[in-house]
Amino acid sequence: SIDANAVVLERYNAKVFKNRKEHMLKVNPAEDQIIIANTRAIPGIMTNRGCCYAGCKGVVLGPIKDMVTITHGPVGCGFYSWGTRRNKAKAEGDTPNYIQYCFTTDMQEPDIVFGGTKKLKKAIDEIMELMHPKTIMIAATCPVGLIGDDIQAVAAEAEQEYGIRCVAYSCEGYKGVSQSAGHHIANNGLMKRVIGTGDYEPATKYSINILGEYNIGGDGWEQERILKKIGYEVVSVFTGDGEVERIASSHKANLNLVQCHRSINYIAEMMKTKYGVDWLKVNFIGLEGTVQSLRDMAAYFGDPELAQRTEQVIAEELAEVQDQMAAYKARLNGKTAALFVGGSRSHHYQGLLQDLGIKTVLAGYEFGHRDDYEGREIIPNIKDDADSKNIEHITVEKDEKKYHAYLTQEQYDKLAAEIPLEKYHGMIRDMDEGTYVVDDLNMYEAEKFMEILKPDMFFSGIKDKYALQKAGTLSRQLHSYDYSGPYAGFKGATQFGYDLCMGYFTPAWHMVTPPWKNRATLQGTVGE
Ligand code: CFM
Ligand code: HCA
Repeated sequence: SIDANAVVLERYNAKVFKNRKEHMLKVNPAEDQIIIANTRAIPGIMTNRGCCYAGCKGVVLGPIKDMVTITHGPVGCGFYSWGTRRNKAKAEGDTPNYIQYCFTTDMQEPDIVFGGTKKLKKAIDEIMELMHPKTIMIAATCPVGLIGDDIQAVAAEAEQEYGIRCVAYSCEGYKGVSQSAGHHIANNGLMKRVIGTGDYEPATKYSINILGEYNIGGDGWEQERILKKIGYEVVSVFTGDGEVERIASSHKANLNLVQCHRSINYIAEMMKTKYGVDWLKVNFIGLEGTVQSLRDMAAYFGDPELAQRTEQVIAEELAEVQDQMAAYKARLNGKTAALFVGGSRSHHYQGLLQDLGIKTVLAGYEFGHRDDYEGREIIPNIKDDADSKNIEHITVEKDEKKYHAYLTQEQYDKLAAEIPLEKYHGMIRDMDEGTYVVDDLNMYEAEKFMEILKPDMFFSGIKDKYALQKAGTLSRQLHSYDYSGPYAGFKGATQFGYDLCMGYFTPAWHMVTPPWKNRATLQGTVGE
């Protein structure tokens, strides 16, 4: 059989070839395969990656509704991150909801030349006067780091003056090599300044936090619906429809669920060390993933009644969706898919596709790390490079007063052999022999792989979706869900199946002939 990677690499010059080759592999379960990830993209290559500020402000802090986050920088960064990621949040009770606002200092040339801290201070004064939030976060953009604005000092001053919580994040866009650096910086800030400061008391011992769930398309709501039906109490969500006041009390929960490993594993690890809260890797995308995650949770809490209730809810929910899923599967069975999303989703969605009979032939992450591909066991083998050393690594210690372990060591050891406690086995292990894994896929490679592998559908984002569709392949955005959703849990799975059938079987595919199919694209006269 052909090696699609080799064909794609053919077009590169020697230097680019050498670099990109290490980011690709053809899955072979008989080998211990290594993939290079989380390194700089090649200048000039059309990568899909975003920046550190996007990862901190847009992804991790963005969905928290009861605080104000100021983008300190020129207006573009604040404007671009104003609602482009689907941070859905409900207005409920007395909890303030600032999600729909865009706060930015709108730095101008004089601020770049003479410093922007005065303007930042003024922005805080205005926000306090108009909205009086209990928490303000400040997210730095590139010029702030370049000119050296002391945003930490401004935050400290605001705390003094207004008696609020004010946390500044030095998440300048150029830090690190992608959004991933911003996740880490946001995790550090939440750990240092928010988690552990609240006094909300969970009402039951089945108290959990959902980490790495951002409620895109309402995914978090579907998960909460199922969990509440079983009898769990969701103390906090990091950070979809999230509340900073709840995140502050998250250390009181008995278990952390980790949905998106990439963006939040730092907090999961630190909460275990500092507060004794265990974490469990879950995947609520796909029926099989959802069922397994619920069973793992029940095993963790070890209560026969809870386990029974879990099975009852699983049976009820499956009964409700099975006919619909079977109908979609009958239509989609045997189709193939390529997936290229930022991190976790390229892995998680393979299970849901499998539920519908669709086989994944190519998958990759924009900015996942080697552990997201190969599994956490390889973390000790990852060498820190200059870019990752540039991001603050914090260490935490056991908090003697707040530390609480739900399991005895003996129980933990026994369970750890059965369920993914503090474990993530990565994406590659779930992929079939002969399928392809490509890190930081670029536009040229996407088009080339499409030509060679001819997947029936290509899941990706806004930057490449239309190029892929114009080439005749259905492309669904797995970031924004093309404004549909939820796709998580039981009900989400049927929504996903419905959307795929709609997309794949739309008559539009037969009605259009792309122009390059019947005439050369380089025809015509210039300057007519
Ligand atoms: Fe995690 Fe995410 Fe993702 Fe991500 Fe993102 Fe996102 Fe994503 Mo877009 S946190 S890694 S930084 S699951 S915003 S909700 S869709 S790239 S695959
Ligand atoms: C981001 C956000 C993003 C972008 C989506 C896309 C999202 O990385 O800054 O490129 O289609 O999910 O909104 O990942």
